[in-house]
Amino acid sequence: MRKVLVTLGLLLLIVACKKDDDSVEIVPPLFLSEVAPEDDAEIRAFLDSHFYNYEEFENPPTNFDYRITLDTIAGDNSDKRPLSEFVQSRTALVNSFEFTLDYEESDIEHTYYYFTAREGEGAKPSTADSVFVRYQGQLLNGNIFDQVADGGVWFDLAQIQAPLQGFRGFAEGMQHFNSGGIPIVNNDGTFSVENYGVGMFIFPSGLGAFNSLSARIPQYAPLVFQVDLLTYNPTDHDGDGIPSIQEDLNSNGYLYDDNTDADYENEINSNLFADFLDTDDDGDGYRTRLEITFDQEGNPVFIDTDNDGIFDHLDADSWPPSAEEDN
Ligand SMILES: [Ca+2]
Ligand SMILES: [Ca+2]
Ligand SMILES: [Ca+2]
Ligand SMILES: [Ca+2]
Repeated sequence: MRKVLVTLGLLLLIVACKKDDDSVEIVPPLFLSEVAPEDDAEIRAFLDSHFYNYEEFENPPTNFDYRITLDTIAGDNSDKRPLSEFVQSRTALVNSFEFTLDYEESDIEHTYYYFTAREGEGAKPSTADSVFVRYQGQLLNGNIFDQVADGGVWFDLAQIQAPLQGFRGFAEGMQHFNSGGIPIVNNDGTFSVENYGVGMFIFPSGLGAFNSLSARIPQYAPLVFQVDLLTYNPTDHDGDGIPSIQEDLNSNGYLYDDNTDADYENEINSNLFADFLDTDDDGDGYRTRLEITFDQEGNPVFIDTDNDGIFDHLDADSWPPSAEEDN
């Protein structure tokens, strides 16, 4: 998928259709609010007409590989229970700034679906963590566009949900699965994980690549991912001592809409740094790390020196004496 991500970033984001006379017609991007319900209808039809090998997961045959296989409900399989009986759904709000679009739309509801085929024995990652996974990505028509079937690969879920990166739904989906047991390092340096989580999620194109052009993913394509979640690491991207997920101030799992000092950054014509990428969240010149303390386990403890209900590291006119000394 890394390769796909890069490709998406580099390709032209304008759709050009070749007409008979060889002139090129520019097709404007569709509206998020228009595509979301269409995608949802397609996804629901898929969930009603397909099943997975739930019987194998319920009564694992000898040497079962715990891989999900999908098939259509037809013929010999007419009596199978559809995916729609297994999935749960969640809604995420999507904004046009997440894509290269020439119009503005905000908080457009997008529904995604997920189910757990095997419960992992470990904890669940957040949408800000780094996960070690095997996965397969496919379109609703069954075409596989990317996979890592053996070993595993690390993904930074915060990076994957970045605007223009095209796979926010991957981070949304992963947070619902449990990881496996404590990794055991083998003699050859690889490691193995027992009892990892296995699941699947399906999301609309607004949580995927939307109108971006890529060789393997058509525009406006809902995506299906099956994943083995082996293990994960909590991540502090800016090294300010606050785990990135704790810098998701509005607790929506999306990290790019929390920017405490956006006004200040705009004023000084700086790039915009969301809090989880900003070492001075409130832009007051005192680094966040100096405006917080830590408990014995190393967890951040927030301070409110002027008692106005806003913690010092998010309060541009307040900082503890210790920060002043260090600045
Ligand atoms: Ca957020
Ligand atoms: Ca900032
Ligand atoms: Ca920060
Ligand atoms: Ca500060």
